[in-house]
Parts: sequence; structure tokens; C-alpha cells
Amino acid sequence: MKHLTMKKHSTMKQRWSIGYGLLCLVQLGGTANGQEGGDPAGIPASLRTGKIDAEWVDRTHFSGQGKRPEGKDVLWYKRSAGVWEEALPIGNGRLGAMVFGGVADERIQLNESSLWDGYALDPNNPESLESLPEVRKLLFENRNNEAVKLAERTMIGRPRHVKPYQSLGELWFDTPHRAVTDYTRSLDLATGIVTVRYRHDGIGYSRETWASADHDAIIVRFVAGNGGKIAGSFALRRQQDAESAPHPTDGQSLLLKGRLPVKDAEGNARGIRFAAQVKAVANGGRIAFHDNLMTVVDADTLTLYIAGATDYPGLAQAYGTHRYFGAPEDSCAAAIAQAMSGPYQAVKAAHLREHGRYYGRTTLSLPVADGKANQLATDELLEDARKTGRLHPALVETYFQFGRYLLIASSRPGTMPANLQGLWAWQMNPPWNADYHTNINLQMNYWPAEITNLSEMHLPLFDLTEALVKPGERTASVLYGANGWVVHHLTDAWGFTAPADGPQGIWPMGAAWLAQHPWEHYCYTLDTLFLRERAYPLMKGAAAFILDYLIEAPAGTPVAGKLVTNPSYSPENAFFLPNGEQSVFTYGATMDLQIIQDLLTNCMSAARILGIDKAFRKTCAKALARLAPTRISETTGRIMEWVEDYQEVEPHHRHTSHLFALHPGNQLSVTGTPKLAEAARKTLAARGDDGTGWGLAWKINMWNRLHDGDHAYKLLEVLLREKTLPNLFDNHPPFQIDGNFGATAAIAEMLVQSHVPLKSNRFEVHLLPALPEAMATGSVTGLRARGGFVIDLSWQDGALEQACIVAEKGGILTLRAGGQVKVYRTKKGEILRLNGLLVRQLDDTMKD
Ligand code: FUC
Repeated sequence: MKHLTMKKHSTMKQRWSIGYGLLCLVQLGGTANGQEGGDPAGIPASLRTGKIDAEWVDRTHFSGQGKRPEGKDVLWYKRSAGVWEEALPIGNGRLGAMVFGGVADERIQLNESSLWDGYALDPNNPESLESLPEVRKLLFENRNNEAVKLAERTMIGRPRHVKPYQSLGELWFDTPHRAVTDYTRSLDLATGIVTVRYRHDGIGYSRETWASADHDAIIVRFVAGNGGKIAGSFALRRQQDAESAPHPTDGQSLLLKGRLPVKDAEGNARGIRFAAQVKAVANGGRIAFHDNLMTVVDADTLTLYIAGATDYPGLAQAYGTHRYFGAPEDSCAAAIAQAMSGPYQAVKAAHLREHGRYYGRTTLSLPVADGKANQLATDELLEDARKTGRLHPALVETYFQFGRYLLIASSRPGTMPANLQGLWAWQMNPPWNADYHTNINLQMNYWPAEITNLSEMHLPLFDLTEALVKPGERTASVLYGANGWVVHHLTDAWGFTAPADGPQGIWPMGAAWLAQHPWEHYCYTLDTLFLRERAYPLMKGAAAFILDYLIEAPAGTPVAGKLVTNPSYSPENAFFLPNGEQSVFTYGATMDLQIIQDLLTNCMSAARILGIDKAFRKTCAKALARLAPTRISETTGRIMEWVEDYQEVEPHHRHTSHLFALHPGNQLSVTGTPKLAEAARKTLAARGDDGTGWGLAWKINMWNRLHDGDHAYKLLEVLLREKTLPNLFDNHPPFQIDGNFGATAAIAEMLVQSHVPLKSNRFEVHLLPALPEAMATGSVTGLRARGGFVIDLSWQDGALEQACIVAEKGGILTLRAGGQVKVYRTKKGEILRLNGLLVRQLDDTMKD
């Protein structure tokens, strides 16, 4: 249906269109009802099975000039999106959509966060435990590639790969408006609403699209100015495994239904079921159906309610269950009924309150008065950055807030956590399956959660982490004969914890790294109940595995007598062996040791705070004392990535794993470990100023931690100039959302850092630790620091002007700024107002 363009499919000889009321097939030559293009039901077979993305185009002719919409944090454009990477994302954590903003032809691509291929299975390789001693021996004897071969054969999961997260489907519609003037489309981050505005035949039209969290639906509202009428033809579609038709019981809806065709070894169908429903509510006008199309004509206003659901059993039940819950089409109908239970304006007002509650907590202002930000649309600001080499501060503000927006939209309490694409994926096989990579990417998604005041959005990560404990315990026991739980370099919605893909998958550090997050959540919130009930059990279980996995390095190795990991791998870098061969496997890779130091140290702190587990604390302390240390290369002065001073195959490799202790860890710092910090600086410089989107985002964070804001900003410039798509999505390439989240956290850490531990179980709070020259004047509100502090700051010409700090939990606050360190005793709820020299101002007040 719709038109098909000849863009990428030169063999297609026809162009399909939905007329606004009638299906029409526009013949461009060739077959009329061709095998290539169409089927009698009105939807070309190619659109059921083909590549939707390559075939969609908006046929609108644009003229005139759209104006920047109101609102401070707005992405806006003067044309509709041509491709998915220009479309604008909305989401309520579970349901997501990419809105193209087309006029003659609109496309709204839909996602539901639990629509995963695959099912829960036991992927653990039973041959692993037997081969483990031999793998270890080979590695200690520097017979690395023999170890790789044996491990590949005996340790990789069965199956070897996880299955993908997939698109739910797409809503496409035609309208009769082919030539429009003064068009704008925008996403207001503060409201979460995508708005399309234009004029046609002198009449103004607007359409707003948003995702309601509390009404659990996506809503599209069409409004016409005086005398204008709304018309359109609507179709729901999916490339595969689904059928779309008029709803059997609801005369105003289309329903798309399907099931993924997955079978287990016994031939039982195990794929999840899914459905999407779109319901049209027209004020005036008529709704009719033609084959699989729903048409609306002559409406004064039109509201579409879109719901989506699957029968995914939930993270907690996913592993080991054969049961699925509820018919997805019933869930859709229920969600739509709920969304329609109040007048549109009331449902919208509830959405604005709900979204604003999170979004409005933090503001960033980097003022310049050049008017550019008003004239240049978002893609033009990116273009301007590419031309001038410099970022407009308005772009930095928007990019920062966009990262926060994306987390609110893709990770709400009770939903799946944000995957490699957050929530948004149009393909059936997205890059890297849009899975959960646990060797950096999933964790990076959550770096901004606490510091940018979105602590609740962190919760889905803990739900996933808890769901991995049971399968992870089995993997620990089957593969390594170890206690505790383990996760390797990726996981999915079905509790996959075994090594996947290849040797890079034999990286048993995923759980240990994931366990950093609930601890961080505690450090920011000081929620002792959370620490006791959720964080500590996860941390202790991850540590139990590590304590069993560690092994003493034998005589003759560079760290003889010390505890190391084996096998071990520095994600995902390779090195040259002395004989010139390349390898990836070793023992005691630096990152492992740093993750372990982080985990065991955090476990000890947590147990001390909770006043429990003395014996376990001692065990951790003993292991820490024997752990092989992070070492500096005598030849390069850099932090060694591996236990031997191997030369890396790719010196600019995208992972900077061996600086984990600098970021996101905290054992390495400018003030605490100056020698290691200097070696880290050299390491970072050698890694270079380029990289994948997320690789750059990580390095920006690391330069911040070295208090070099200008270098950090230089990389932010590269990220925005070269690794950012027109809709501000991060570009690995391809699109991968972690870079957005990593860089958002980094912009926050230019302004506030609080990772340096003090003896008191507290952390030093450092104001403006890495302020770049390019951000010399500005203000921020609502950033959070460890210890339960909420911080507003303003600065002028590179120096702190004022700070206002709310001590939500009270206690000692150690503050560093501009070379000074001051200590304040605060009461619970106290507000400290400080001038640029950290001197308290007289109007200190207690919070009500
Ligand atoms: C890691 C990275 C890749 C990619 C993938 C999803 O393995 O090394 O670059 O980001 O995750």
C-alpha cells in the first residue's frame, strides 16, 4: 500500500498509494497487480515481507519557511523525515514510536519493549567445566591461541547467539495535502510531544503525537484551522509474522496480530504473541474500511489511540517458564479503553504532569545571544557544527536534555531496561540484535540516571539484573563449578547468561560490573532499605562467583602468587604475542582486576553500612590484598591493558577497558592516585580523539575525571559533528543509543563529580571539576551528587558564582571547588547557599 518509490528497488514498476478515502494504484508502467508490487488485499506483498524502510517516502512539496516552535529544549526541522534516523522518538518506557512527521504520507514506526525473538532455554555448555583446567594451564603457559581454540569448542553457549529484539509494526497514512507551506516538525523535550504544523490552501493544520505513561497508549491528535477538514487513509503493517485487518469487534479500529515462529527442540511453538491496535475517534466526518485500510473523511478533529502488547511473561518469570500471559489484543483493547476514559485534554494534562515531574528536575543553560539557535533547525545546527568546527551551546544544551528525555522515554519503573537502541528499532534483525551488551553498553545507558536526577529510571536495570541471578547461578555452576552468579558479555530478555558469539563472549565479568549499579543507586539515594533488600544480595552473589573464579598466578608469570582471572579478555581488543601471532585470550586482564577491586570494595562498604557479614568482609579484604594490581608499562608509561605488556593490534581500539578504575570506577583519581592518573592520561592520549559514538562518550567521561574539560569538550565536538544523526541519535555507526546516554552523563560530570571516596562512607563533592572553556558561563539546576545532595550552580567566565545545595539526607558534606576544600555539617533537608568562594550566604533556610 502507500506509494512505493523506486528509490532502492529499481525493478519495482509501480507506485502504490492510499488515496484519502480510496485505495488507488498509480500505474507507472509494468504490471498492474504485479507479483512484485501488490496483492489483491491492497497491500503489496513486498510490504509484508520487504524492507519497509527503503520503500517509504513522503510525497509532500514544501515551501515557505517554518519557525522555531516555542519551548526551550526543542528539536525542530523544516521538512518531514526522509529516513528513520531523522524521525523523532517518543516513548513511555514500554511503548515507543518514531514519528516521521510526513504530510502527504506519514509513517509512525512502533515498538513494544518486550517484543523479543527467542525463548527461555538452557544455553550452558556442559563440556566447559572439564576443559577449564586445561584452558587455564595453556594460558598460564602463554599458549594463548591453543586456549582460544579449546575454549571456543567447549565453552561457548548452545545456541551460540541470542535472538533479536524486533519492531512491533508501523502505522502509515496518507492525507490529501500534497503541497504545504511553513511546515515545522518538532519534539519538545519538556512535554514529550511531537508536533507537525503547516498550512495548506491558507488553512493551518497541526498534529501532535505523544506517548502516555499513565494511560499506556500513543495518541495522535489532528486539528484543522477554520474551515479545514481532516481526511486520511490508515494502515497497520509489519514486515513479517503478522496480519493486519479491521478489528473484529471494534468498528473504529485496525488490529495487527502475530506470533514469532520460534520452535523449541521438541517442535513446540515458543514464540511470543503480539498485537497493535489503532482506533480512530473522529469529531464529525466518517470512518470506513476498504480491505485492510481504515479511512476517515471530513473530520473536524481526529484522535488516534494506538496500543501495543505482547504476551511476554515479564523479566522475573521469563527464565524457565513456558507460560505466557494474556492475549495481547485484549491488552491493547484495555489500554485504549483506559486512554479514552477521559477527555483528550484531561489525558494530555495528566501526561504533561507525569512527564514534567521527571524532566523538569534538571535544567542546563549555556547562554549566547547570537540568534542562531532561533533560526537554525536542529539538523542545521549540526551542519553548522560540521562547517565551523564548533558546537553552538544551544546544541549542547539540547543534546544533554535529549539524553535525559531518552531515558525517561525508554526506561520507566516496571518496564524492560533500555537496550542497545533504547526502545526504538525498526528492523527485524537490528544491529547486534538490539540486545543488552554487558561489557559496556548496557551499563553506559544508565550512567546519567542518578547524576541527572532520574533515579527511578535506573530501576528497570535492577529488575533485569535480579532476573539474571537464577540463570547466572546455573551458568556459574555448570561452566566453572563456582558459587554465585555470572553474566558474560551480553544478555537478552530470556535470561541468557552463557558465553555468546565467540571468544569475546568468554568474559565472565558482566555480573560483577552490573552489580556496581545498585550500589551507585544507594550511594546517591542513601536508601538503606534498597541496599539491604536489593543491592547487597546482588553484589554479594556477584562477588561469590568472583571469589571462586579467581586463581593464583603460578611461578614464572609477571604476577606470580597474586590472584587473577583466567580465562580473561579485555573487551574486545586483540594483542600481538611475542611470536607475532595475534590473540585475545590471556589471564588477569587489567579491566577484570579493576572491576573486581570495585566490586569487593563496594561489598565491604555495603556490609559495613548494614552492620552484617563480618566474615565475608574479611574474605573480600583478603582477596583484595592478594589481587594482582593495575600496572604501569615501563616502556610506554601507560596503564597496561594486559598482564603482559603486549602491544595492542588496534592502538585506537574503541574500548578503553583498562581505565575502568578511572571511569566508571573510582579507584584511580587525580587527587587519590596521581601516578596512576598520569599513566591514565598517557593511555587516553594514545587511544586518540576519534572512535565509535559510545567509544567517544566513554573517553569524554574519562577526560572529565582527569579534570581536563577542554579535552573532554574536544571529543564532545567530534561526537556531535561526526557521530550524531539528524535526530540527535548517537551513531556508532549505526545508531546505538549508549553514546547519547554516556555523553549526557559526561556533560553533567563536567559540572559536578562525586566519585572520590572519603573514609566516612561518603564522597567528596567537586563543583565544576572539568569545566571547558567553551562553556565558561552558564548555570545548571537539579544535578545530584552521591550522599543525597541536589545541586544548583551558576558560573561566570570559568569561575563558580553561586551554589545552592539541598542536603536531602543531611550529614557531612565535603565540597571542593576552585582549589578549595570545605566541610559542612548539614541537617536533613538543609539548604546551603554558597558564593563562589564557598562562603555561606545569610539567607540559609531549612527546607519545609
Ligand atoms: C560491543 C562493542 C561494539 C558494539 C557492541 C554492541 O561489543 O565493541 O562496538 O557497540 O558492543
